[in-house]
Amino acid sequence: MATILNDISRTFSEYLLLPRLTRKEQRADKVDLSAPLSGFGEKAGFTINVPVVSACMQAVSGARLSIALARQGGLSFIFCSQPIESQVEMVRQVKAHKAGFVQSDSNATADMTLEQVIELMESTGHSTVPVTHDGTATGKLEGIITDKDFWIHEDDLTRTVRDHMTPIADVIHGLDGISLREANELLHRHKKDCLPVVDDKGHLTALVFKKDYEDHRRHPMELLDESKRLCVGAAINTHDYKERVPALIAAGADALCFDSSDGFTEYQMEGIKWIRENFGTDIVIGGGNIVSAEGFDYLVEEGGLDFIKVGIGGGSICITREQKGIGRGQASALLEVAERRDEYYRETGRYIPICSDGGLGNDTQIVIALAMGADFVMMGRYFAMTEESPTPKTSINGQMYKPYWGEGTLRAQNWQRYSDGMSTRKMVFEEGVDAYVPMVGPLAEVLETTLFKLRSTMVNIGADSLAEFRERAILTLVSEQSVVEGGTSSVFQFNSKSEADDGNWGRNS
Ligand code: MZP
Repeated sequence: MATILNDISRTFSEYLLLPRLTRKEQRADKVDLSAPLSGFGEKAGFTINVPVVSACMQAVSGARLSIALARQGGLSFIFCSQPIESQVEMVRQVKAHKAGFVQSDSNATADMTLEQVIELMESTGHSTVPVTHDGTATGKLEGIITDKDFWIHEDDLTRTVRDHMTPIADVIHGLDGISLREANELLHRHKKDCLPVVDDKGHLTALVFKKDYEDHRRHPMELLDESKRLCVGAAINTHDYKERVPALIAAGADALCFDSSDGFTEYQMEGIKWIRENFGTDIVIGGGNIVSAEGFDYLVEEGGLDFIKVGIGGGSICITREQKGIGRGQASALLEVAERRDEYYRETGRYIPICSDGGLGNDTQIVIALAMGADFVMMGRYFAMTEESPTPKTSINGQMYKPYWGEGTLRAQNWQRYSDGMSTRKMVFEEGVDAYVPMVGPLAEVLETTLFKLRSTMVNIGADSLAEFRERAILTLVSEQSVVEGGTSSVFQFNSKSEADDGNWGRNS
């Protein structure tokens, strides 16, 4: 018969941390949040500056979000559920990013109608739209149209952009090679909000915005490679890695990560071995997902992974547990794998960072995951809710939302149909759902709050680094009644906070 574990599948909200001695010299802003992405003991590891990475998902990790997260010290894994060429292009965009110079993601042609441009402005949230000969971000620049160039209720919206735009002859612009300081001087001198930059053939290469001026100052936590370019990760799968991996490495991806709901497979092992044989140990490879020590031993010992993701079925859009009956409470999975990771380190001197992936519903759960032994966390919903996620914002009943869907949905898997012209591997059932999440604002602001809470808890535990935090953490299981006790009781709150800033990032849990 089957083996029945004595352990109950537990989750983060069932635990609380006990405070330990806080020393007088400790300060939240001095706490070190850096985390390893690849092991130490064998080679100098790859380190991220804050312990968060974004999920390998279409609705999460596009180029814009990857740039925003790397500027805050974290890392994105650009999704692989897309053709190799478009994933490579996203990696290139992040590597080519120059602070203050952004590639335009709302572009029009002169023949478009005002109606179409308004639709574009609404879906992207941008009020300045470059007009290029082919409507791309790198086409020949013909002019600029902004929401000040027409009146929605007065002008004929069937007229073309050409009739309303500022033509290139009148557009103040910079030439490729211009420094950020010079670009800002031009904006200032000409009282402009946006400066297009073009190459010697008049093709658009970047935009510089006045509103980003403050943001241009270097971010102290920025995650940069040796050439001072932003770092970016890329997701891979077990089907086309022989073509995808070389292309991603050539484009400059700093780390790779297998994206699979169940990584305890011979397919993943073959993939890891192939990458190691062909690219050596310099490239960081993450794998998973697993939920047991057995899965850890298989992928780490035999495969030689750098980091491993833990979690099956806990994701906010995931229905794997309902559909297939596999998975494990995220806290139980993490505790077992972390224990094995520590044991393995003592046995071999090889440290394998672990990533708690999915199901983090609020800031407290991030804190608990890191205290329990995760080196860093991977999140989807958290980032899907930010301004920089790749999906259009949508107004529903007066509140702004963004679409968010799982990689196990038909919607996500449909890309194959278009990429190779063949039918996708037949999807008999879905393991994810297609949903909406409330918008919470710019990534930098949301993450700053989350990380401040983490720093503050680490001070309560007397920890100056995440490794010390794990060492010193003492956790207790909570009863249902103590959860009630932990909330407010018998008081009226007249100014209750909005859903989006309640620390649950918009979800009542
Ligand atoms: P969350 O942060 O939204 O709770 O969870 C994100 C994680 O859910 C991803 O990193 C991935 O491991 C997992 N995921 C993505 N798609 C699905 C699905 O369609 C899924 N079932 O479970």
